[in-house]
Amino acid sequence: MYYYYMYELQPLPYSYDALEPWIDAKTMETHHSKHHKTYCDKFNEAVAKHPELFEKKPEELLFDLASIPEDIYEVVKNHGGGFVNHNLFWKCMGKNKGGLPTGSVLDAIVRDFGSFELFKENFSKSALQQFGSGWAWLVITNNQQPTTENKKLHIITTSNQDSPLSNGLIPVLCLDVWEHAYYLKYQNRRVEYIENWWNVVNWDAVEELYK
Ligand code: MN3
Repeated sequence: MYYYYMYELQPLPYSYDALEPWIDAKTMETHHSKHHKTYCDKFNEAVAKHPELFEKKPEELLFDLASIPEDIYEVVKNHGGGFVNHNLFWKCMGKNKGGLPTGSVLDAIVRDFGSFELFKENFSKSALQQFGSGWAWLVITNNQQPTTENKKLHIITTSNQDSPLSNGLIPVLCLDVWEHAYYLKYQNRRVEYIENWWNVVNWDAVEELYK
């Protein structure tokens, strides 16, 4: 077995209570140490059946899903997706964040959505309207030789743990709207969860990803 190469669940880049009061510590702990860990474990179990795949980054596997062997395809799509999506989700949030983006990502948002307020409204609406479990995303649509000038931004949603990477899109910001992301604190009030989530968005991280 090539377990040496297994994908690792990283600790959060902040403490479980760092996003209080907007996202509570209990939700963060369960989300990371149970849900995210399960995605990671099942993803590793599947890839271990074709250990040569461990030479690739998880993102590369999702980017080229068509090349994944049939016997592990579904698990890689679902649990590999869950593993990678949550890695990005944690990165896009932080303590004492929120506010307005700056730099090139702000310029691109204004260029592609008209204003930051319009972008925020559209993104929130997409997240709210995603039926059932899934994600809202801010993605770069043209990954073929992107330059600062042509890196066009787009808002999309995906179901379950589907990754935008599998459609050739590069995510720079994401919001988990599975009930496990908010149910303890917000129950059925997804709209309130989404509104409060803007207070923890780490725009510096988004800027880095956009670049
Ligand atoms: Mn989740």
